[in-house]
Amino acid sequence: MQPLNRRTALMLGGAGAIATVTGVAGLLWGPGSGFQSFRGQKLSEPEALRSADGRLQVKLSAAMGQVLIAGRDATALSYNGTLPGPTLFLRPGDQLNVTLENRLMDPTNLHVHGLHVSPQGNSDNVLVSVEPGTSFDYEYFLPADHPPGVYWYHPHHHGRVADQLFGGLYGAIIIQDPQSVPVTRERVLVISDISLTAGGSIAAVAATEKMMGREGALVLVNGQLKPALAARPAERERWRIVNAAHRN
Ligand SMILES: [Cu+2]
Repeated sequence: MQPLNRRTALMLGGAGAIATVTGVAGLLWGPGSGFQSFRGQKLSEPEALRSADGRLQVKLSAAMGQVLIAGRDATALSYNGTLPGPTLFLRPGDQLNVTLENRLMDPTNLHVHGLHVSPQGNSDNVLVSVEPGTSFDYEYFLPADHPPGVYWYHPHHHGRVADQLFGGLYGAIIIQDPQSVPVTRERVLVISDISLTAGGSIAAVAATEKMMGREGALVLVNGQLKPALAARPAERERWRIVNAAHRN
């Protein structure tokens, strides 16, 4: 095994410079609040859950709690305690079963963004409301000719989408190619933004931001700030990029 050539290490930037923000909640986590030391850490990827024999059964537990963001313990929303939630790897023709457990204080639900599946019943039905303390069993049937590609999941409960999405509830869905592209490795990169108070909780949102669209002070890749990744010369990578930085 050759050693990694550090000069080929790539720095992954966010969607631009991270602004220092003086928000409604006072001091926010930003470049000046002790974050420098957490930049450039080795890229981590969300847990991978893969279908087998045409089926994937997962449990997603939505909760407010301690979660690692930008290398520090923060208090935010997450699926299964990580930000982003696990990546679901599927193939065309698969059956996906998701038990969504709601451990939040508010109703929620689940939307599988972009998947070509039924919008009714216990499939991708955004009218489903999963009340706090209850769970719901979703069932999705992917057609045999489902387009391969990058999709994602997040809550779609009317009136609560922005708060729950911005708070940390999202994850990637990859529909794999029947004939895959030859690469050295694939990576899943989920880009998102979030604003946290100095104490590490989700910052309050001003009414204007709610109307005009909010933009987080921290731009994250897989929950990290400018993570570093390295590749050897002549290696070929395929990056699966989800933009979960909704402006809503
Ligand atoms: Cu969506």
